Amino acid sequence: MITVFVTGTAGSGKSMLTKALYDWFNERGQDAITCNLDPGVLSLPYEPDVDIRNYVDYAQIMEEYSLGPNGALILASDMIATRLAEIQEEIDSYNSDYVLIDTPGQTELFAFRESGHYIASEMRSDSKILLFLFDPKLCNTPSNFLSLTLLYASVGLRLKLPRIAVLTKKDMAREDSSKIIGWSSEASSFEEALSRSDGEKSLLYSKLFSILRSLSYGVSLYPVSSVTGEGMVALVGEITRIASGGEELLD
Ligand SMILES: Nc1nc2c(ncn2[C@@H]2O[C@H](COP(=O)(O)OP(=O)(O)O)[C@@H](O)[C@H]2O)c(=O)[nH]1
Ligand SMILES: [Mg+2]
Repeated sequence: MITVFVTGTAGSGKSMLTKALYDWFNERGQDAITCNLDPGVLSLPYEPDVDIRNYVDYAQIMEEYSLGPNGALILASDMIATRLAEIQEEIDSYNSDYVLIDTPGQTELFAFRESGHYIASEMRSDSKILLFLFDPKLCNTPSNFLSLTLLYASVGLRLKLPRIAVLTKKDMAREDSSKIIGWSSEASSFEEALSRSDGEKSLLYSKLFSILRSLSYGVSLYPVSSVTGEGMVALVGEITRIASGGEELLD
């Protein structure tokens, strides 16, 4: 069993990619299931096989604890950890090759709280892989790309799983996608764009970027479209390569 945690900023395409991966595997005769870990989500582009909303009632938490939407989301996300044994049992009952885990809209609820770390480290699986999604709209300038890469590095440091950086929505951001892929794969292209746009900050940014690269963050970015299926072959290839032991955990 290979478990894939799909993380990224709100709106980066986690739920859509979860669905796209699910369809991709099932269309090719491989078993995959989806698991929604977002207690507050109202609608999803797929029908989750395992759904945290059956375990944790977000609306009831708001009422019972007199909390606003954010406080209730935090408490609900923490409560997920207390139900892990049951969730695990439900996941295991499918005996599936791939378990695709869609994480809460606000990435910090999963990545930066102890409960998320607990779930990522304690969930049983032969292999666990972290996907972090880069939304092209949030990283189409050199400094924004750097700040999202820093977030990716923080999430990687918190969750301590082998990881893949994914650039989403290729179909709707073709020019931005190729520019961003250029920055991620060639340091000189990033430095050049930086020197054109960020004036006196460029030395700091360039140093930060080179540190991140040396720690293997932001080097290979997999561009995909969950709508057209572009890039899925390469992404799934990387997932299976890592799962078969092709990648050591680098931190
Ligand atoms: N065109 C296009 N839109 C996408 C793609 N992935 C996500 N979206 C859209 O981006 C928005 C946010 O996607 P969603 O999967 O809900 O993001 P999440 O908050 O990270 O789960 C939705 O309107 C999606 O339809 C993609 O590959 N192509
Ligand atoms: Mg979502």
